[in-house]
Amino acid sequence: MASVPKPETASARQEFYRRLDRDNLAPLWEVLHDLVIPQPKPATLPALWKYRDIRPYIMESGRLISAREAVRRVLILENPGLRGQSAITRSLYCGLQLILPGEVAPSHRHTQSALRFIVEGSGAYTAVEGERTTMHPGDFIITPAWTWHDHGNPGSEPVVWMDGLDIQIVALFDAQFAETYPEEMQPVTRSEGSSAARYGSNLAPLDAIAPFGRTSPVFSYPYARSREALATLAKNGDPDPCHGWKMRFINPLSGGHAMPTIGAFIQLLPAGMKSARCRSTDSTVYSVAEGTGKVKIAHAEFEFEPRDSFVVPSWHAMSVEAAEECVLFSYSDRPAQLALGLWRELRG
Ligand code: 1HN
Repeated sequence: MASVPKPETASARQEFYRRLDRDNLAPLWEVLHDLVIPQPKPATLPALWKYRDIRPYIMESGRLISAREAVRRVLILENPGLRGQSAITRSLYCGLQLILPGEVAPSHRHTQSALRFIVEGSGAYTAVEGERTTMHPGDFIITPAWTWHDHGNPGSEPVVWMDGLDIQIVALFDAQFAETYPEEMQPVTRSEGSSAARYGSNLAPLDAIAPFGRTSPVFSYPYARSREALATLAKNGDPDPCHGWKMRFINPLSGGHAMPTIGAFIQLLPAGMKSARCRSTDSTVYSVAEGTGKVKIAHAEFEFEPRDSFVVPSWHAMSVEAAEECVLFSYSDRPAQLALGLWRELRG
């Protein structure tokens, strides 16, 4: 901060600033200390949403508006430090979407990328560019940027999933585009499992052009397979002291993160594990797939159980005490930060 000036200097400066202001100018030296800070000081707050408490609201929304009318019937998880911004972190959006039996959420496309993590119920589908995939709890599903997508529930139970989108990243660059499909549902042009066969079976077509650009061509990562991988890892070697057994979802064509802007992860912590504190610059959103425990986020502490959601802000030390064996899904803007050379982690 600048030293305290003499009164005549101070008033001369204020008068100078008023003239600058009229010409859309501002003195850097008055704000420099807020622009360049020694470490992140996010407005984002640690928070946890107990599914037990918010499920009644989700089901109530199902009685008040149809998926068709809403286009997407979602309750946004708004970070308490960022209210009114439709944001769970400064860069990412999170919501819980409900689709009831018999409903359709109409087809559209946009430049924002979306991920789905299925929280409750089975039998709904999401369709991406002519292919449907059926949802089951724990599945991780991608809607790549600028792909036609719609959802439907031909099953018999309500289905709820977490939506993660890079809304605030795309807004930062003023690069938002969107279109509505001329019909409610896009035609199905490929059978279910087609993209998994072509790209998700340790095989790729010889002329493997990336159909979704930098986003994985595998758009559904079933929980059964991720869970089995975690179980096998846990039988072979020690857990990482910070993360347990933690894996990232990949784009098999590149080996990189499954999406260019959002990284998605799944981790297993054995029963009784008390993880070491760890912090990173990517504020991270979690959905509890299995197990109960306690998460410490800087000075905040929350108990969690399956289907709860919580958020860890940038550079907040996080640790977990797993009362039972826990499986946590998470997502963050890590690939974007890595691409820009910004990502940092500090263990311990
Ligand atoms: C969207 O298209 C979906 O397709 C979900 O399910 C949530 C939030 C903001 C903007 C677009 C979906 C969304 C969204």
